[in-house]
Amino acid sequence: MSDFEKLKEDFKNKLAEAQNFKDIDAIRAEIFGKKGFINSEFKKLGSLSPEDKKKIASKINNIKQELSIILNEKLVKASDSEKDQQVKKEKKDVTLPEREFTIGKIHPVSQVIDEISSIFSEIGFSFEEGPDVESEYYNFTALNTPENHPAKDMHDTFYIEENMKTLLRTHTSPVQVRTMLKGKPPFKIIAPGRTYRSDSDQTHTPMFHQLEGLHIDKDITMGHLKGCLNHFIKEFFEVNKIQMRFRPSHFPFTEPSAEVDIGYKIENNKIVIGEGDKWLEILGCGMVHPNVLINSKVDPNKFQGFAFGIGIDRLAMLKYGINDLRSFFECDYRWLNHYGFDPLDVPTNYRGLSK
Ligand code: 2NL
Repeated sequence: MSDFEKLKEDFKNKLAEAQNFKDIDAIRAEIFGKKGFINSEFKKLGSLSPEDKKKIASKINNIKQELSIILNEKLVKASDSEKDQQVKKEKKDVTLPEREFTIGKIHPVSQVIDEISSIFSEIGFSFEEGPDVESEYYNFTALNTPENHPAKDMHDTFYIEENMKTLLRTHTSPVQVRTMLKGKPPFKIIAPGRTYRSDSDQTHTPMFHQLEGLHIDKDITMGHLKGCLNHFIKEFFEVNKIQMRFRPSHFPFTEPSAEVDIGYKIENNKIVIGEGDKWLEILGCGMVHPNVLINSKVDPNKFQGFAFGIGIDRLAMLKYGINDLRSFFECDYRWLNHYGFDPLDVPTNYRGLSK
């Protein structure tokens, strides 16, 4: 067996003499490398008796620890002194051109969420967020969705677990339920965010953005819903007048339910929102179903209100003339440079939503 003490002293001396990173690293390999001192000593243990094996192994481990502490100290010192030398050697060249200054762009979806938030905050709505990964209860059951509803199908919803109890939210309605359960009415909130459905073609992406609104108080009617949506659409499209129609529809979470169309026309190959002989479906809405209120611990005999849901991506496409939905999520900087917004130009109702 080797004379460990002597070998250890040899390495210590070598390390003390080493001047730079390269030398220290060579010694490191000699001690700790694959074929280095420590490994080869461990290999020799195989031929020893169990008692000797234990004794020598412990010795080797002690030496390993001692040498590794010295080695680390030495490496830190060498690194510091090499950096010091480099700083002393290098001079600042004040004639160099400055580094190019680039500032990012705001994605149209973020811009539109900011614009919508600004409009609704002006009329007393607050902003709520919730998790993208939801339980089946908050996403469907609490929202009065029957067990056999097609939206619950595996082909439409991304389930996280085999037992279909955890999923990627298919709308932001669960945020509204969570908010109602957390507080006491009245509620006046919007919930924008990412939503997911198993759908992919030219007009559908598996991840998209939705905005939901909810207003619950003692005497809220469909009249308030119409007024609120009319105000929102005018502000959002920055027009003074808008043609709007409510078509009867069905959602499990509202009764009655409606879909809203707005008038538009095409002029010089461009869409003009607000008037015209064509109708464009833009959102779904209704009066919150009493079962949803009960599930959200709100007394339907005292409170009622409206809710609506809008696709944010489609709003962004309509307002900013973007015709391919999929380009939203391709992360192409050239696209973002073209369609993106100035981060310093925050949308407000006073200064103008879009510039
Ligand atoms: C759509 C339009 C809608 C709601 C969402 C909602 C939320 C609660 C209660 C009742 Cl907490 N309703 N949200 C209402 C109507 C329509 O979304 O096209 N959805 C598929």
